[in-house]
Amino acid sequence: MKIARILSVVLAVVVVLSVAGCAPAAKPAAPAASAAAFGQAKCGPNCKFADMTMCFPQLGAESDWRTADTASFKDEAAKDGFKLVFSDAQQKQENQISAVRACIQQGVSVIALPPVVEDGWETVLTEAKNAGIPVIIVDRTVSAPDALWVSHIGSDMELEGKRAADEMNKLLPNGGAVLELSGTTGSGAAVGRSKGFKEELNANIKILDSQTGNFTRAEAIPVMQAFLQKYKPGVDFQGVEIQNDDMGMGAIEAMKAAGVKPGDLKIVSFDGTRNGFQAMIDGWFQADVECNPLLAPQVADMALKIMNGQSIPHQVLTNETVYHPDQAAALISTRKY
Ligand code: GYE
Repeated sequence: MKIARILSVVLAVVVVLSVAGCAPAAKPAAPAASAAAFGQAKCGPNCKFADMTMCFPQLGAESDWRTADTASFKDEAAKDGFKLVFSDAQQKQENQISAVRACIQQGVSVIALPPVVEDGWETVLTEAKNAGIPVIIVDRTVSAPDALWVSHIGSDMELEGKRAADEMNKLLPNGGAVLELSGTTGSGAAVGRSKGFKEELNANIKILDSQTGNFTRAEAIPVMQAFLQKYKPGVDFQGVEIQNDDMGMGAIEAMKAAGVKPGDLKIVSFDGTRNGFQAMIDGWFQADVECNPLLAPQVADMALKIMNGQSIPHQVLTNETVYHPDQAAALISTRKY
């Protein structure tokens, strides 16, 4: 009896100590998460793709990047044999929130959410958590507490912004002024890229102005037109940072109409789409910072692990690079988007 009591005290101390020792570390060494905190899948621990219904409330169809991302999810579902509940929110957060709620109602296995903007997700993420449905944040980030989502798979947008600034620093070694054509206001992609770009830009390069083109070709045209009316290219500014290739296409259209020639301005864009590569071949872009939209294989694998109660990392960042005009002709035919 006595020995048993001593043993149980020792055991309790060991448990307390080991729990304390395993306390989740502060960011960035985020804790591994599992479905345990979100309720267990009914098929676990041997769930198959055939048991999975993945909700993918896509944020829109604003760019070639987005089209490739959507195709990645549809193709992966067909290949693996899981059910995909797809919707297109047309860049409106309220539509995405309604889509998430419909998926909760439906009792999907997992939600892969590409949030159009960072803020305003607490309520619906709490609803998903209370319903025991794990949420993987895909592509852009959310500002909601880490405990409301299992993992984030996507790009390091701030690093991309820094890479763009490194390019601009090399392109304007004697300094100057640049304009920024930014993405959707409040989106993780635009916020991160702008932050990284600003931080890394040499002190002798000024950001003259920054306006959003909402990541679309159509909305970038009037923004670039207004820039060109307000500031004289080559005199008031020497470069433009454009936060995706689609807006770059719109900007080129506006520049052509205003008589700007390829190479007159130093342009750094983002995504690395086929159109971006063509713009490098044509002399319009001097660099294209890669952003990979083909995220579905990783998301599907992670979703299955979550369903099976396996632990997964709290964040998975995509490996990316920067492309230059001298590589563009050789690589353009290999581009998948
Ligand atoms: O750069 C842009 C798209 O969130 C990383 O969204 C994504 C961005 C991408 O519309 O083309």
